[in-house]
Amino acid sequence: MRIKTAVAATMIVAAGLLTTQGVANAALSDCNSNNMCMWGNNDFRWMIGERGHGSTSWANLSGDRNDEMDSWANRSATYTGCMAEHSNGSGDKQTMARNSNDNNVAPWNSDEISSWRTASGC
Ligand SMILES: [Ca+2]
Ligand SMILES: [Ca+2]
Repeated sequence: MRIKTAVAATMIVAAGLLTTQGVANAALSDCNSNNMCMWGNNDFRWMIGERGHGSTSWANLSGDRNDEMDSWANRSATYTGCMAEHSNGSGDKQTMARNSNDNNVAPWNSDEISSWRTASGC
């Protein structure tokens, strides 16, 4: 009896891992080619912004999307983006390198982003 219980528990854990991974992959693919995206949670969950690449103008985040970024993706092969701690590109900055993403930014970079642009880097 004990062995059967252990096997069943292992299968439930394995199924949970597969489900979590599937959701994460689907969320990253929500960011379209040539766009840059930010999510409010780790693993590309809860998208809080998506912009086309090549814009040097700062876009500010407001409401419940402000100070929430925990993961991001840059799907541009051409432009480097930038995210900033305060509005209009001021404060601490995080670079979004070309063709890259981060599913879990460092704790000191979490939940602080208030503006971003999709060209010219930081
Ligand atoms: Ca967050
Ligand atoms: Ca902020």
